[in-house]
Amino acid sequence: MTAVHVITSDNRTLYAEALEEHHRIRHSIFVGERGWSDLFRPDGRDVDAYDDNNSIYLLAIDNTKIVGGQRLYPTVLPHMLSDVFPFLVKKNIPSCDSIFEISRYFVVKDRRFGRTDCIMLAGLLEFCIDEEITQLTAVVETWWLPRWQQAGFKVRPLGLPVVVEGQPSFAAVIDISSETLASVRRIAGLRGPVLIRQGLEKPVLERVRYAALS
Ligand code: A1S
Repeated sequence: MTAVHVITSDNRTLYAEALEEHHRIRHSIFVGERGWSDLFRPDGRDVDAYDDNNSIYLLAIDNTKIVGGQRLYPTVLPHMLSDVFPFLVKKNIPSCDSIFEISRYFVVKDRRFGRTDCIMLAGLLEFCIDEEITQLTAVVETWWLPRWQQAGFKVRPLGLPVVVEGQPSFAAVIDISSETLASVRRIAGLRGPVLIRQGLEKPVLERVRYAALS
């Protein structure tokens, strides 16, 4: 059974091997498959400026196999949208302690038939609702819009699409709601929670928020 594990700097030691593997999978997917050559590193690990103690990883793990991943980062700190893609935002970049940026979303190739993706989305929504994260921002290619809409997400573009790395891309803000969680659970046939917080007190974000603001 696939579950979505929450990994922060507080329980990272429990997941040292899984995190290492996830960096390698990210490299093979984003550099190898997607061709994002700026991310190439000779050590075969995708690690960028936002892989630090403030990042939160939600890894989908089936037994011990990593089948998907996603990363959240506080928007009260400099983040990808503010540092690299501010030109995608027409007015203000949404930024407060209840808004996080999502990036590096992937499902491994042999699990790309819908269910793992839905489990990842359900885990993401469960985490955000538990932690009182109200919105997510993201920089995505335009094909994400119909995907999100089909899953029941409320999404608002922050500006017009621009071609980035050869693909029309835009910045978006996504509302988090229990209605969307119910929709994703319905689509995936999930009856209950998929999130696992091993070695973490609930909520986990107090420390991240404190670190971000200090
Ligand atoms: C940033 C994103 C986050 C911050 C949110 O019939 P198909 O195959 O055409 O159906 C596809 C397409 O409609 C669409 N799709 C997927 N990849 C696409 C691409 N590169 N260009 C255009 N359309 C694309 O989704 C349908 C289903 O895709 P899938 O791969 O068969 O299955 P699944 O399980 O829904 O997985 C989707 C994802 C995107 C997770 C998976 O393809 C993946 O991990 N891709 C590599 C990583 C990636 O590109 N991540 C997004 C950028 S991060």
